[in-house]
This record gives sequence, C-alpha cells and structure tokens, in this order.
Amino acid sequence: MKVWSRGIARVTMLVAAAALLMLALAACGGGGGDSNGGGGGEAGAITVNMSEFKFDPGTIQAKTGEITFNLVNKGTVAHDMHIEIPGNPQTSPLVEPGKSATWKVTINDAGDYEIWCTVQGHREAGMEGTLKVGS
Ligand SMILES: [Cu+2]
Repeated sequence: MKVWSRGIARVTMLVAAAALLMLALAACGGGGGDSNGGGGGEAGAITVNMSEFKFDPGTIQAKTGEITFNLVNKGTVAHDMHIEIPGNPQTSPLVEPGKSATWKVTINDAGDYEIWCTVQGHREAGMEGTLKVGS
C-alpha cells in the first residue's frame, strides 16, 4: 500500500515536471519575462519564499497527508528546505536563485516540525522555521 502510493506520487511528480517543462518552453517564446511567484505553482500548493536568510512565512501551516510546497527562491544564492520528520527527514531539491520548485512530502502525524535550509551556514544565519501540521 505504502509502496503503491509512493509509485503514484512519483508518477504525479513526473506529470507535474512535464507540465512545468511545457510551461517553461511556452514562457521562452515570450522572451525574458521570468515571472515566478504570484499565483505560480500547483493548485493547493503552499508557497514558501526563500531568501538570505529566511523562510517566508517562517511558520508554515499544513494538513496531514501529502503536502505540496511551491518553493520560490527570491534570493541571490541557492536554497533548499529540510523538514526534520523523526525517522524520515526530508530535504527538498536545491532551488537556484530566481527559480521555483514544486516539492511533495507526506506527513501522517500532526505536530510541529523544524525546518531549515541545509546549505552550509544558512541555518546558523537564521534560515529556519516551523512547519505546523494539523489533522
Ligand atoms: Cu539557504
């Protein structure tokens, strides 16, 4: 069951990646206007803006189950988002400056989870926060 649903999640991600690629190709035709943020990302996704050195919002509210993040890097260096899930810590792909990424994580237990950026020195500089998962 768990393996099966993971497979579905993987297929969903591939479909999402393909859709993003098509969007990117379409955007290229327009010439230069790289408009990330502001309505971008998947429906129901939680947008988290990353910059030096913070997550905005710093406290993120979510519901148990599959959580979709729209990670937007508004900074000038690469950032990622790590969620300290006991026994199952998760780290997003690295998001380059000016880019965004859709990232899905499944959390079945309600609670508060620490988040931080794993790029060296960023957490120490204040790039951390809390993910509050409610049922
Ligand atoms: Cu960072």
